[in-house]
Amino acid sequence: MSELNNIALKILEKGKGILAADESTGTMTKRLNSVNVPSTPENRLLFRHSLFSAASMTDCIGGVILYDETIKQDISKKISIPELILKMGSAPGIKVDTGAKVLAGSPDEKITEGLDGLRERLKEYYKLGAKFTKWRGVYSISENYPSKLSIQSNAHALARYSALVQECYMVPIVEPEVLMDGGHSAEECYKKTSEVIQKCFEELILHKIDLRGIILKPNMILSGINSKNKISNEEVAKLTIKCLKNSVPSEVPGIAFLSGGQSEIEATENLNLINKYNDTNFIMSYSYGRALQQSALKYWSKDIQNIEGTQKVFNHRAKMNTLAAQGKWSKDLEI
Ligand code: 5MM
Repeated sequence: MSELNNIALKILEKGKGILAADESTGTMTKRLNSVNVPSTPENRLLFRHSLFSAASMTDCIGGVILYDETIKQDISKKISIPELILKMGSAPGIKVDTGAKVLAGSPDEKITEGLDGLRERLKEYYKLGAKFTKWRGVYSISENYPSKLSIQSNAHALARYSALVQECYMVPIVEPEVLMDGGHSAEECYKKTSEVIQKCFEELILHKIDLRGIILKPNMILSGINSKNKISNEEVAKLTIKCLKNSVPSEVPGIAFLSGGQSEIEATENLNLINKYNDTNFIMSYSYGRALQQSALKYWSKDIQNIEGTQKVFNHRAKMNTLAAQGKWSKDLEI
């Protein structure tokens, strides 16, 4: 078994999932402003430090995706953030894309940038302790979108990124996110997501990626946020599995979903049903940002020194999702 495969399997072992704490400073500022906390480097660190030292880091969180600012922060003279995460029994990871920019040739769409100088940045992150990385391509659905140009160019970038990451002994998380925004149907989401994922694997294979050493981070198959025809959670789970079964090569060890704007409970419930119906060999777990942090952030903002209380809220969410990643969650476990 390859070393990269071992890392991927360890991150997702026993129902463990990934905490996506890689909000760029702009996004984190929006999150903190929404709960009336000033966005300073100290406050960003205080909140994240409280999550990264919570008990669920040992039992539920197999990996944490960090942002450049955080991976370089220390919690004391002797311990850096990646060291703390390792000490808790989890793996530090890093977002390495530099964001989604306007796609020349199709200005209503986005292309993710960050390939220039990536090989050198990866070496630095590896030295800081990163075991895995993340790159997110974004696609929106409307009548003519995502275009072939956006599907092709984002897949190409994800593949070039993955090749550089594996060359540097880390596991790339490949995140093609088909956004929930819009009034499209779940069938439309199914069709476009399948097209996007299939193109990603076509490019990953062309770029000679070891598929046993990646983690796929896709969206679930959902109807658009403004759609009048919502489908049931059972249908979400079944369509999501069908899409992945038809589009993801069997060598891929694990799939860790993004929450994409679902509520915390919805993201947990859908993951639970996916695991109940999962008839594939893929591990199906979570790599949630908002759906793991929302309640904890709200609680913390009332008294930012109340670390214990904040950790309790976070531990609960992490535990619920780890149960869901094993198909063992039920609504009555929620408090
Ligand atoms: C944590 O948010 C990440 C995006 O941050 P920026 O937009 O600030 O760069 C994002 O990539 C995240 O990792 C995934 O979208 C999953 O997060 P959600 O909240 O959708 O689970």
